[in-house]
Amino acid sequence: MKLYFSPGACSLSPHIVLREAGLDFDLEQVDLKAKKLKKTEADYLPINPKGQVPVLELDNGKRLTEGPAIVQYVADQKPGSGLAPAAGTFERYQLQEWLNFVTSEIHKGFSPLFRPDTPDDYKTIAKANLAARYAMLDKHFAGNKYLMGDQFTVADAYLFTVTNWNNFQKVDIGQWPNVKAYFDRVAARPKVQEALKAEGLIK
Ligand SMILES: N[C@@H](CCC(=O)N[C@@H](CS)C(=O)NCC(=O)O)C(=O)O
Repeated sequence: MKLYFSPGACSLSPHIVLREAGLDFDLEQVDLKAKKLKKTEADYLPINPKGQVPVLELDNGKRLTEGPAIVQYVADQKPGSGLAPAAGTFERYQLQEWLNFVTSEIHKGFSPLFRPDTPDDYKTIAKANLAARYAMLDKHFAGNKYLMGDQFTVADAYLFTVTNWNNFQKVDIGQWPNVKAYFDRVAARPKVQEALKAEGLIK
C-alpha cells in the first residue's frame, strides 16, 4: 500500500491509522501547490483528479480518496485492532457520525483560514465557528477519554490531525482544557509520535 501525503495535512490521519494498524506501507510526498510528486516531479492530477491528499493506493493499483473512507478501509484490514467497530453495528454508525462531524465541521471549518484570499472578516467568523465546536468537544472529553469512549479509533486520528492545525493558526487549545488533555493523550501514543517524526513535524 502507498499513502500520498503532505506533511501535517489531513493525510496525517490515515498515516497514523496505518501505523496503529501495524500495516506495511510506503509514503509518497505530494507538492500540493505544484500538484506534483515531490520526489519525481510527476504530475499528481492523474493520480487524484481532485488534486488533494490523502490517497491510498492498494498493491493491486486501486486508489481510494477521502480521508474518512480511507481510515475505515485501513481499520477493516485489521478487525482486531479496535480502530473501528465492526461494519453493520450501531457503534460503526456512531464512528461515522464522528468522522462526518470532524470532516464537515472541523476540517472544512479550518480550510478558509489557510487560504490567503479569505477576507479577514470571514476568518473571524470561521474561528468563532470552530471555537463553538471545540467548546462542545471540551464537554465531551470531560467524561470521555476518546471520541468513542475508552477506545482509541480512527476518528481520534482524524480529530488529532485537524486539532494540530490550531498551532498553525496561533489558537491556544489550552482554553479548552479537556481538549488539550485529549490532544496530549493522543500525541503521546507511540505510533502517533512515529507518524509525526516521519512527516518531519517533530524531531
Ligand atoms: N474531502 C477530502 C478533503 C481533503 C483535503 O482537504 N486535502 C487538503 C489537505 S488537508 C488538500 O489536499 N488541499 C490541497 C487542495 O485542495 O488543492 C478528504 O476528506 O479527504
